[in-house]
Amino acid sequence: MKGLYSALMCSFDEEGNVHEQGLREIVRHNIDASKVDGLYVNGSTGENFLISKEQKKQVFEIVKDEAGQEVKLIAQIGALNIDEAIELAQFATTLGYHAISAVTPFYYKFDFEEIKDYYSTILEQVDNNLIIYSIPALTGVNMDLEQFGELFEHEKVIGVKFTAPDFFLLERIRHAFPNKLIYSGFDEMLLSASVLNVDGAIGSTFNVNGTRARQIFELAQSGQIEEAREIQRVTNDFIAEVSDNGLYQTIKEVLKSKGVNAGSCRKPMKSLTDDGIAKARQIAEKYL
Ligand code: MN9
Repeated sequence: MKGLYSALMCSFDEEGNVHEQGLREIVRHNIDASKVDGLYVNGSTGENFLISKEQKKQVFEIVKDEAGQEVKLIAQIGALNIDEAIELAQFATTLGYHAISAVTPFYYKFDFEEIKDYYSTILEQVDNNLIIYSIPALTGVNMDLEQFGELFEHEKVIGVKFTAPDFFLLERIRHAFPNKLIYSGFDEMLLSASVLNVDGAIGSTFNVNGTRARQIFELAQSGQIEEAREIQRVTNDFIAEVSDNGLYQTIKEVLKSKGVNAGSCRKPMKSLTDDGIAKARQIAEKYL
């Protein structure tokens, strides 16, 4: 399960329906051009929190059908409605997803006991392993080393997608849990996380910038830090321009410039203006 995973984008039509052919093309582009080791499906980048349970199932099915056994598949099933989370986890497991992942429950400021109970309740009913999805900036849920340790005590909790700039905590977790999988979640911090010996990374920009991510990861692993730093710098120039223009919208437009029908984003995400589209095309030409 180690390696680089795209936080998979999803293609939607103008009405907000899943665009099946577009989604298949995004999967193909990730496997054939970005050459990632796996796909992280229905995460933040897949606009998971903006779509219905039925749409989530549709996405799991289409991606599995297109990817087959070519790459590893992780299903993000976290939802505030725990019954939905369990149903999605069972659904993805039956389809053959290699692991499930669930974002820490958010919005109601749950205490740690409640968070722990959320994960154990899901795992009681699902025959699969789970990767915690920790993204404090979006969820407001901050866990410390001890709390990660308590979650890791469950044998089916095999790792964490660590999307936070706290490198002190990341180093402590790495040191304390050498056998758990740690995936770096911020693409702009991939080199720093790789130096701390993470097992892999999951990122939105890998949908289009996967080969640079691989260079950073592999150069860091072989101790070629200066070379890795240069590629991280170019990557960060790219990420800065993409973020400035609208992260997901711009990645979709970049995909379109490669002939991939990446569709639109779901409301309330806005569409790019004509200037934004032109800027996205410039970014694609400059970096990819
Ligand atoms: O899953 C992504 N997180 C979100 C990871 O989109 C919330 C990252 O890949 C970021 O999009 C990326 C840009 O900040 O690092």
